[in-house]
Amino acid sequence: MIDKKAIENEYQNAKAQYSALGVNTNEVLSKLDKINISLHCWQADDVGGFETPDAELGGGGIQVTGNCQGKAKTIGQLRNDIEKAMSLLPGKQRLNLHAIYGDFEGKKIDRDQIEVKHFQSWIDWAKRLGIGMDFNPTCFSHPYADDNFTLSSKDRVIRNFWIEHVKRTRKIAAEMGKQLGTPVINNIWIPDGSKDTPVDRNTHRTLLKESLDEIFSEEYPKKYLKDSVESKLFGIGSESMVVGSHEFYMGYAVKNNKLICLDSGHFHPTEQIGDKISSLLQFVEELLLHVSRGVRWDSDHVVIFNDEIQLIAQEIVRANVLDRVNIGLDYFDGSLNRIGALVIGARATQLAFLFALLEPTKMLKEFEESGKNFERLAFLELLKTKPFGAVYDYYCLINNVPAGEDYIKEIQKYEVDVLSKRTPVNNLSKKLMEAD
Ligand code: RNT
Ligand code: ZN
Repeated sequence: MIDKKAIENEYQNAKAQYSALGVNTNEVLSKLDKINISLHCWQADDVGGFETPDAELGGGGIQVTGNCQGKAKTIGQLRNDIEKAMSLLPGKQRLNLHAIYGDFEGKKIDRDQIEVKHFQSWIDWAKRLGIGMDFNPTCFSHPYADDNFTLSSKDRVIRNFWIEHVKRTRKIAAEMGKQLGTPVINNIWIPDGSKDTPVDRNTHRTLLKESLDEIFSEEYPKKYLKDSVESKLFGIGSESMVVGSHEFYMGYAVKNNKLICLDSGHFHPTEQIGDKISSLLQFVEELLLHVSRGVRWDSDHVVIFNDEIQLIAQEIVRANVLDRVNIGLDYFDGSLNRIGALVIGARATQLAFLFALLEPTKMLKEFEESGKNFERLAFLELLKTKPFGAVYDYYCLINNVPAGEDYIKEIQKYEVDVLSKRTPVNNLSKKLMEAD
């Protein structure tokens, strides 16, 4: 156990160091406390959901690898896992739910049939925890998504099916927001695209625009529901063309006043979404971020405290737009303790915001405006070795959550006590079961 007194002493030392730069750490912590990260439920079960007992992510250009024990297979397990993760995070979070995670009670409810009642137990759960929620239509892992076109499909039956699904998610999300007293962001991401060079990109994009227009034709109060659209550069099986490209959704969102969702794994590897924030906010009211970590061709690794997340947080803090940028996580890795992965990513994101809030931005701006480029760079470098970790530990301490490495032990204990006792279902044992 890390000693409480030691954390307090380290904090006093850090406080003095930041104060010498004109930064008040107490004020910083109260700002940090207002940042509610939306935790993505799908890291806990590899984007499986509860439509069938052993539902698995299928297609859509996204993939989970890894067979770590203890994947959540029931709503009860998933809720326990998320609550465990939240108990290891200082501050308040939100829960980001996909439509396939409804409380279907073992019944086969197709996507064009979902209703508020299938999500009422989630709303009640969120009420009990005093947290907000976010929502997403699930336009993948379904036979109607098998040919990789949903809202932009040339097949009217398929298109209408997905239009109905997304309309229903908006209705459900609006009701969630109403009951919870905080707006729910309903984020639309579709897998539509093609593996090889298509001849007709245009019709798919026209169809997608038409589908979205129809979906959004129903208005809901902004205090309940906020609509957001998420672009992508490419996915597995949509390498040559993605219908919902960045340009497509940027145009759509600006014209129709929707939120733009920027997923940090959905751009060219050297492109940083941090740079896009102050551009897009000139033209839309709010953004949603899917904080992720791209590695080569894959966009969904566990978020770590790297340059990319630092730039995202710095840009938001420096532009003073914390109230216009909604922060959610989006990755899925089944190769390590899934709840541990959720906590690592959430903590890394909080740390990045803390780091950004601890910056003496005013002073750096003055250097910049007076051409003191050496001083600007020198201080930016110095800040990297200031004791921001001690401030984070103290933030954990005052929130009664484990500080420093203590959370690792908690995850290890949870693995032994809970996760290891769940029946393992992996691809191999499933195949063997099917063969029986
Ligand atoms: C996929 C998108 C999308 C999904 C989730 C599960 O590339 O990032 O946000 O990850 O909806
Ligand atoms: Zn995403």
